[in-house]
Amino acid sequence: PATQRTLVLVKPDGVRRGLVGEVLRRIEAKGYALVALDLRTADEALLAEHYAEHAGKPFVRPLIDFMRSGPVVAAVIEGHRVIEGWRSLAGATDPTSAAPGTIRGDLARDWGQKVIENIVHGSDGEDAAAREIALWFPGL
Ligand code: YYY
Ligand code: MG
Repeated sequence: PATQRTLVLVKPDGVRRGLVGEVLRRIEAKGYALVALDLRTADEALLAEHYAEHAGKPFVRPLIDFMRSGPVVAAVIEGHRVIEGWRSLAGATDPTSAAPGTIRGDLARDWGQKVIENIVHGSDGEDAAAREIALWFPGL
């Protein structure tokens, strides 16, 4: 298969907690290549597009508010099967059940809030990866 690219976000909780280096360390240790990297605070329009698949779900408002609450680190990484591989490194959405050894399993927990804070984002398939990379890094 062709080399893939996927979008990585270190969410505001990860940046606030000083976990940017830890996340990038795991990506580099795994062997994926960084092709773009940027610290920014996302706005409402970008996040509404980014989470368009979740429009109308009860958690989308708190999710967007959380994602706007501070800077995120956005990155594009590359490698064979990197979409699946990065989701595997990230772990399951719910940090309580995410496997130990994963970013979410090792470094996140449930705080009983309206939105799950789970440190990282990864595109969930080829179509999403292409859409999200174009959204966060137009022209890449
Ligand atoms: O792709 P992934 O991030 O693992 O989960 P999604 O189902 O795409 O949801 C996006 C984001 O929304 C998730 O990382 C946490 C949050 N969320 C939530 O707060 N409550 C839910 N019931 C589902 C998702
Ligand atoms: Mg998702």
